[in-house]
Amino acid sequence: MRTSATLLRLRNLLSAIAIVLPWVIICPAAGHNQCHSFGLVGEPYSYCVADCDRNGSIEVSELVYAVGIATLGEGLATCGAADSDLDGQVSINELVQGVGSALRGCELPEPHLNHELSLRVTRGCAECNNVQLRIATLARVLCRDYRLSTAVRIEQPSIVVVLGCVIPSKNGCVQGPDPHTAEVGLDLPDGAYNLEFHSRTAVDRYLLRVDGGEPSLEEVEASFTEME
Ligand SMILES: [Ca+2]
Ligand SMILES: [Ca+2]
Repeated sequence: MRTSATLLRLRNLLSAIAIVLPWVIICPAAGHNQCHSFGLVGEPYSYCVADCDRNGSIEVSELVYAVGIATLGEGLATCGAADSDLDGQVSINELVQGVGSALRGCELPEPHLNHELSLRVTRGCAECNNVQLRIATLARVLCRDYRLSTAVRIEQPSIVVVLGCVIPSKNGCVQGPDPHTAEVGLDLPDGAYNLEFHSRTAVDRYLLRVDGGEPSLEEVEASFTEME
């Protein structure tokens, strides 16, 4: 029984690869995820791209969903992990990254960021994620619209947020001063979660409570983060 289930999963995965493979041929490989020395400005994490429920593995249905977003241009609100470069679209390169993650598995990356951050959790939209987590640098920058790259893994009751590089906006100069920000949508059943933020030098811990109303954070151990 287990063998047949594995074969079925392999067959489905191959079908998804067949959808994406023509794009793989013409698409360059994803860049390395190294931050430059100054300001940690670099490339976004390509961690577990298309892992819609952020559980650290990619199901065929998640790949198919990502292909649907790329094709139809909608549905990103329920699968933010499909947009690794945070430009609001799912590109062919990101689909290739998703297939690569499905084949190779997902290892959490090393944290790069080492900034002081503020945290805010709010209720998400009714049709998609019920928890919206906003991470922002305390420092503000003139004439910038930068984003923070994150890698998120949910292994109930723990949620790990690894902090990556600062990603320059493709929109050019916008009004400032602005903090660098990351918006993470989470679809969580009611309960209490151990929420960890991993920076280059420390790990901060919070208790996140979700009960159908407004989610809440309680500090457990924090050195570089604070609640808004
Ligand atoms: Ca998944
Ligand atoms: Ca994208």
